[in-house]
Amino acid sequence: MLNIIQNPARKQWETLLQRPTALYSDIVASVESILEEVRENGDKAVRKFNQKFDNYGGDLLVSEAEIQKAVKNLDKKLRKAIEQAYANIYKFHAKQVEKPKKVQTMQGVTCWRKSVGIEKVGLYIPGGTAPLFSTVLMLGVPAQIAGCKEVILCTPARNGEIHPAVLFSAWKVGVHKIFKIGGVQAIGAMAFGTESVPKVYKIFGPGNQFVTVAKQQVARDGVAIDMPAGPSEVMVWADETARPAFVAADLLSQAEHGTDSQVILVTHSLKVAEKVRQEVQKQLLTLPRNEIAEKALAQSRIIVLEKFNEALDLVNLYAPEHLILALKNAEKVAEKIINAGSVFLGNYTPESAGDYASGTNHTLPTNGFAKAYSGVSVDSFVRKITFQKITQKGLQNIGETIAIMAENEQLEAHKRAVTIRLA
Ligand code: HSO
Ligand code: ZN
Repeated sequence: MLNIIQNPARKQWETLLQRPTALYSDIVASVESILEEVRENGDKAVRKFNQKFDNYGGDLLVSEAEIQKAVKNLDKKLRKAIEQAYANIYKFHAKQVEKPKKVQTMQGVTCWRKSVGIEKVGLYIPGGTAPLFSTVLMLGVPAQIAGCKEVILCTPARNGEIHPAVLFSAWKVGVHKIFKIGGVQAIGAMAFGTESVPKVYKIFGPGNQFVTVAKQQVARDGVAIDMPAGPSEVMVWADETARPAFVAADLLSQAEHGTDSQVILVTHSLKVAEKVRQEVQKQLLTLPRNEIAEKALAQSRIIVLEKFNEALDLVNLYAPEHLILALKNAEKVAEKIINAGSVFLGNYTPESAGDYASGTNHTLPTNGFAKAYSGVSVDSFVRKITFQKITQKGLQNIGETIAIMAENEQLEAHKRAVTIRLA
């Protein structure tokens, strides 16, 4: 159960905030051997591993008829919900598109930068205990907005079945091809290409430890990946204006993701800490996934820090994937947050809103990577190409600067490329 730690000294913080570490080293060899087989034998190897892990040895490409059937038969309420989420996510992400701005740095010297969608991208959607069709939206919408020419999606099909909401969402975001391929073989197929699966330039999406290691391996071969992945986490910072039942619900919503999830409550008040802990206990009893949540709670904690600035430092040190500010002056405090994936302000902003439907992306940096990485956005699906045009007059203006710099780097040919034009 959730431990309460009171006023820990700064030198204890790092240890207190340690994430549950997965041991990847023992699975590297088996991941590598699957990847090698897929690289060598393409579809044949993919089918073999599909059969082995998902009990499915059939066609890899999902047919148009199968997609249309899912679109037609999807529960009406769920369809409406997905459409609402899609609209909000689209609206938020569409504003991330940057138009090229021409900048004249000197007279006759014009530079600009243009975003160009990555031509071929691959999305991986895990099967497992929860069918993450929301992730199809979170990856597919920015890909669609970025104008990626070929967007493919791989997802495991246990016994040949894919959840209809995954198919519907993929159709909605305009995925070009959907494949019934799971796990390491999916990552390999998208990284190397097979007879049926096109090779892509960048792979996105969450997955278990095997998928995570597979993505790291193919990244070494030059395929880009979205970000280093780790178990999901939430930190809630609460004061006495927070509602203990709400805070507990938020902590549990993250804890139910996986046994390796981590949830942390920070508060200045021992009373708040105790109330939240009680609520967590109570709500846990009626949760269908309470076994998973309970394991996650075992590596989670409540930290009481009386001084505001200490709490702030601790939050920024942890760099949570999700941060909920259940604080009276949440907006003011939010301005002081420098390390976090996504921040949720006030008592009526559950993390679930961002997980599904408010508009922000839920693919976020975990494991402290929020110190240096951003979550997925339209930017993740584009490259930014720079352009410049210099007129003859412009080169006269800037030529001397270039020539002197080149001379001092002892790169004579660089200097001549300018002087030959000015002569
Ligand atoms: N909290 C997860 C995203 C998710 N939640 C998907 C529900 N479905 C990681 O940010
Ligand atoms: Zn979630």
